[in-house]
Amino acid sequence: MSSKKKSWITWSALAAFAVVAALAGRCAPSAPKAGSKKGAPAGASDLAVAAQKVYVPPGDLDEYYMFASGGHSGQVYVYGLPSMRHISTIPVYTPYPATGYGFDDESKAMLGGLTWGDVHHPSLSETGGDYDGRWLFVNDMNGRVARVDLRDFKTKQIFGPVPNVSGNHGSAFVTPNTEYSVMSSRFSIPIPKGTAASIDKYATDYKGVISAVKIDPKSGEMTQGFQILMPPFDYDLGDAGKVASDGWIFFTCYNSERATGKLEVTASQRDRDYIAAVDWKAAEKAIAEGKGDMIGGVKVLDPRKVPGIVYFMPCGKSPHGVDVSPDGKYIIGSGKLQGVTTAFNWEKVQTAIRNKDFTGDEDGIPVLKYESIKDAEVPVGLGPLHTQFGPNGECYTSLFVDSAIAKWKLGTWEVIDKVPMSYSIGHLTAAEGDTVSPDGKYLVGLNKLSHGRHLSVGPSQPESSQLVDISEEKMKILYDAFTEPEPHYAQIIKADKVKPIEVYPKDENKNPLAVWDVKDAVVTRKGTGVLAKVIVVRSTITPTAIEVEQGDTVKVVLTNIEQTTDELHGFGLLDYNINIVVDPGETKTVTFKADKPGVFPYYCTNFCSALHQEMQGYLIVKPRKG
Ligand code: RUQ
Ligand code: CUA
Repeated sequence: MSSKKKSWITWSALAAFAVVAALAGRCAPSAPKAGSKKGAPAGASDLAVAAQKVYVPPGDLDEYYMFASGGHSGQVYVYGLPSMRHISTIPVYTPYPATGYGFDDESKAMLGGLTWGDVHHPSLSETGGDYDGRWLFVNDMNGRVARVDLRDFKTKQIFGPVPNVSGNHGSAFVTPNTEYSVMSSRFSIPIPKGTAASIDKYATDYKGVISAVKIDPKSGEMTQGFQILMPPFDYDLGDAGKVASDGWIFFTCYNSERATGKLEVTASQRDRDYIAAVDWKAAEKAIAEGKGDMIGGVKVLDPRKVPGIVYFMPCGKSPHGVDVSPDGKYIIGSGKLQGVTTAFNWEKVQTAIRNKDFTGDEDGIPVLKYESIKDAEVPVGLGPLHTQFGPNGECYTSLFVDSAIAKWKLGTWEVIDKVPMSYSIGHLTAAEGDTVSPDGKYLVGLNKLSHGRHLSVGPSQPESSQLVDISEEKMKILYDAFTEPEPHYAQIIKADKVKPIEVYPKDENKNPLAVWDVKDAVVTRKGTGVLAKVIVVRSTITPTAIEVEQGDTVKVVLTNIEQTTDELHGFGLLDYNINIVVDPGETKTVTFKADKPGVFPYYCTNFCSALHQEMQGYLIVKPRKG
């Protein structure tokens, strides 16, 4: 190769690099680099420092749990931080053979015939605005909210589909004492659901709905709360007020144009859309006073008839996230194509409400004056989506267009630092970041793309998460982790707040069909119904043969009588599409029609002992007698 050609290649490569660097962010990359750095231990490179910060030696435990949405996988992924190790997958809206979820009668009933859901926003239960480690709520676009019990990391309830709510994206944000988990319509429709109206009636006949799901403070059980009728905008995200703004909840919405068709054009006409400020305590009171109308089986409040429950705060057009500062005094939101994010001052919002400082209304909902309620427009960079908080007024805003995180300060509004993300960050989450007292320390960027930062796995590339050290003035990327599609939001909780059990205590098992002595593991028949009470314990499935007649309805009740940690057993029934997994002390039921004649082996699917392979039996389906 001639030296002339070589230098041309070098120059073009440099130029390409410059373009990429310019696209990636306006600041110098602060990913770890080999080589010495001020402040690092003598002789240690940035890489070594980063490696040490994330290294959790074998046998040691992580400091935090991170619960990440699994998007349209319908699951929740559990990570340890700072190692970023994927520890566990909690199936919520999708069957998961690994844990037998969606195969037994109980979880199948919970899924209710829907075998996928699009999970977006995990929301840890709170007491006094602090994560209490009891439950995790997660939404699904099908108008549902699920509760995962953090005592056993299992989905215990799926509430919904809730009437009138369509495309439940702005969810499952909980209020500071887990009084409510909220929902909102991303796709306004005519209500009640099931009503049809042509699309040219969109502006008048289609409705948005904000729905509050009531949570029992003792059991976590969800029931229908109230709903509020909203103009046909697209409600996107929410956050509950806290401390100063406790009793309120905020939702962003785009398409205040009430447009249809190509929204990327039609819904970008106006300069501003809104953040809806909802006084949920006032709404609760109005419902108690009988002010709701029954629509689709739910009590719905109409702000035209019940003034004072909702106000619109104007915001840059097409906003995405809205985030309330730890003290509840600031509400952060912005247009997602802007170069600034707006800090709204809660005190000013309240004053404007008191003084009726309105510029108009939308279907009876007063619109506050932007200039009266904003404190600052912070020049964070292009494409601000979401903001998380540190312990001392630090804010971290994700920038989709810039593909970076900006760090800035509440009060001074000064942008302090920027770190590029690889690539195209969506959400971000800080340690204890949604509480009244964030920890600082760690931040995770949840990126939409990962191209090329991992071994190639073909066209379907994993999503990426990047761990960022926020313990110092400058942010530093420590680690890249990858996952299946698709993380939207995640929350990070101190590990010692979560107290999971190791086995289900025998005396808590109240299932009337559970048996604990192998002599009780029997098969009985009533007409064409067969009941098999089965015990699984190392290393036998008792009974070892179950005889039925073709066409029988067979109900198998499996009890794992182990009280030893990690001694799970499975019940895989070949050709019948059944795989049940039972944890120590747990009972699960599966009911099926024995419609295929023949002999079908069943076996333990979880490796449990040296004689695991012997843990097997046969279902014998004989022709019907007579
Ligand atoms: S979204 S990238 Cu579904 Cu929460 Cu913001
Ligand atoms: Cu029980 Cu393998």
